Amino acid sequence: MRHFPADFTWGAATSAYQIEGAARTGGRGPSIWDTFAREPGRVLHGDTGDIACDHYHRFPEDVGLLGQLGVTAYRFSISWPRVQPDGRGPVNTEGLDFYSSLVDALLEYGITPLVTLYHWDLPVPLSYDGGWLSRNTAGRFADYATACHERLGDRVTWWTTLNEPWCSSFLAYAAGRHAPGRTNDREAFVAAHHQLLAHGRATGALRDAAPEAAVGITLNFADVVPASDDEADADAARRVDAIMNRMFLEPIVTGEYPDEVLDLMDASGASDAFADGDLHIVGEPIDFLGVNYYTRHRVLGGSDRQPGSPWAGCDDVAEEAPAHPVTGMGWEICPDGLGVLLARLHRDAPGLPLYITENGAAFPDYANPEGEIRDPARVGFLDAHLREVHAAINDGIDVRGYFVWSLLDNFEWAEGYSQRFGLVYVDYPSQQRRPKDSFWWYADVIASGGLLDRSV
Ligand code: IFM
Repeated sequence: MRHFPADFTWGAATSAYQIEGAARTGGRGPSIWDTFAREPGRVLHGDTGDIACDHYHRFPEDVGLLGQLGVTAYRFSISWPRVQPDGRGPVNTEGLDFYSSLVDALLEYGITPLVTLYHWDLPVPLSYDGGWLSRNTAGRFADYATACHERLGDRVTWWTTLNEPWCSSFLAYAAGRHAPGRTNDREAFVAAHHQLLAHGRATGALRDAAPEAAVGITLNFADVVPASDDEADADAARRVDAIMNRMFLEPIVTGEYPDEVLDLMDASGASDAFADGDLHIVGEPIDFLGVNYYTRHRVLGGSDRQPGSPWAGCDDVAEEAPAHPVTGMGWEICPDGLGVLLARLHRDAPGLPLYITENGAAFPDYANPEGEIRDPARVGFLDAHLREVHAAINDGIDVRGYFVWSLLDNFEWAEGYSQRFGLVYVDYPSQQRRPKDSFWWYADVIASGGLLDRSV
């Protein structure tokens, strides 16, 4: 048996737009994902988050599932437009009531809430002022964080500011694949800088309001490797690694952007977005780092950038087709990349406790005639990644917890409902929830505190 430390945090994660639905209920305002999803061709099949998993109405059942699973923590996000429909000014009490009830329900099961303040659903009124292209959005975000703390801070002491700012800047502003669907490299760097600023301002605001709270950020990292030994590929991998992995971590940990990032920002004309003192704010100390890991990228230099590529400033870089096996998203399954990443973070972010805030896989699950959802590929995926976490802990790396993405099948952004990441299968028309085999497997792992030597 491979035992994890007794105080290891076992969790599952979701986000507001992906599960809540109730898009026009309880005073919630529109988010940029509501409008983006309505633009023709943006989301597969024209799916939207209007109903999603109807978690807004069914949260007691979903918290019951978390209780059955036996997790010790649950990571969810707060919808900014549910709390502040205009993105500024008065709060919508009914919106905060919802999160307050959710927190109470979790605590009744002894489940610790880990709250993400921003998982990509910016209030539409802020987009009229430029959205993340406006510095003002960073200040608005700190006000919103303060409002969330004022209502929930008596019970929530664990916060992450942003989820995966790389996605909400590079996928959203360079690749055009996420809201607001822009394809402008300069804007991607500006949006990223303003999101980092928002993180720093919100961290400072939460610190002032709750010195005892644990505040961090969730970043997505990928294992970026050159497709060959060729020097052009190695150079391409260095630049992609800089914007995927280093651009967000280093200013937070060291208060500086890496030179490779500064060069790419300069070349794209984004440097004028900086003001003196910005990096000091971004570098506000955090208490832990949330790590999301899914796959690796093999990159080729000396190639034409592919349409929809998020790699701003890297016009001579393409991605090699993934090696097999892949998940339903077409992402290469590469568990050892997680081990490599954890060792790297241990080196580059010394002293910062690490939590895997997302790891998981989509596969084409279905209910068989007996009503069971057999998902051995997901069990294999989770098992292999957890083994990497276990090995990292044994090597002295301070990994304190692991959250599966996701508790429920849900709205997978531009892929709509076509990709199922859940431990729980959601039959969308009936909203019936059915635990998959992986749910029971994970429940066993949690109950036994570790992995069987040959659990797959
Ligand atoms: O569904 C997303 C989530 O919103 C952010 N991290 C990656 C997941 C899978 O793509």
